[in-house]
Amino acid sequence: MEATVTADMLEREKAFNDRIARGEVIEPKDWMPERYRKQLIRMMSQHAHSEIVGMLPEGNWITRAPSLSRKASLLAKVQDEAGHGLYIYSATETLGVDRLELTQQFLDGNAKYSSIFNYPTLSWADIGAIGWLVDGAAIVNQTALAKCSYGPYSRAMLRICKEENFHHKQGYQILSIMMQGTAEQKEMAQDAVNRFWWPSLMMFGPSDANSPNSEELMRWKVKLHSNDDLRQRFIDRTVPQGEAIGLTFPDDKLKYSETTRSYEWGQINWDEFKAVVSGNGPCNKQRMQARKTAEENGQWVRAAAEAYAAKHYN
Ligand code: FAQ
Repeated sequence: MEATVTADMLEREKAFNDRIARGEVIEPKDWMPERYRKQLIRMMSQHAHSEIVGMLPEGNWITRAPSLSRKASLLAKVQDEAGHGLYIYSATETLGVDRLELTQQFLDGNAKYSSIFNYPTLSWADIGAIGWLVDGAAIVNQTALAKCSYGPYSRAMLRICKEENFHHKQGYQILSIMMQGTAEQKEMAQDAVNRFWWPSLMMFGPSDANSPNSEELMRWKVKLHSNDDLRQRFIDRTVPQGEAIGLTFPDDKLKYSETTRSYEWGQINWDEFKAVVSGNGPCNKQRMQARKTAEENGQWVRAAAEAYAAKHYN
């Protein structure tokens, strides 16, 4: 009996791998290996948590944006990030996991979120740097994910990338206007880039040699490119954009190579990356506390919604 089950499972797994090899898209009701499901839940829920925590650094500037139109566009951007979190939680739920359970894992400190959102936003220029660099990095990563093997995730990425493109342009425009301003404004823009450049490169994850999940995720075409390849792609498209508006990058090894038609660059501080990912970055505690407080403050709303639903829909 056991042998039959194993043979059957091997057969299914082979059929699944063949589908992946043919470039077919896997849908929620299709058979999938448990490990594929688990990996997707891990990665997609971390992505959703990142979008939600990602509202905090920018939310910090809504009341201090320099004009009404800047305030309105920042507010819309932050709302977009909330929407992205919700799409991705919904897409994750198609894998048979409940959103409340995922939120609880996050609040208990058992699920990660992107390291980038543990850095503070100290000036208005940081809002420009986040749009240009952080959304720019997210677009490079997510454009690849829009072609991933899991249907609900790839479709969520398509829509999200369209919105991230607006954010990217908005951020770049903020910095380019500051770079045409006073010496003080230029200095502010440069300082923001100096602080956000390396953390943006860390968003792509550890180097390929130290990325335990990559092999499996690439085999299943969840990831179509390695962490290092996407990081390089981001550098190659971002450096000329920065130079075009007079910005420099805090990396004295950064240099264009005519041979590779690509930029050579320095070393990421992996000790810093590890510290931030393990909860010891500049704002980790503050971010977790903000999410816990929001959860507690929203408790009565959820209870009221449940009571209303029980009264009217049961
Ligand atoms: N921060 O084996 P790998 C955004 C963890 S959304 C924290 O290489 P994998 C929009 C990783 O989880 C930004 N942890 O992992 C926005 C794993 O830990 P685990 C979020 C990180 O999955 C813009 C361990 O290290 N985007 O920006 C990080 O193959 C502006 C080993 O790493 C996504 O989540 C990190 N940077 O590759 C919002 C995209 N890197 O779980 C507001 C989807 C790695 O084994 C404002 N995710 N780790 O304990 C991915 O593409 C992948 O999951 C990677 C990591 C590339 C992030």
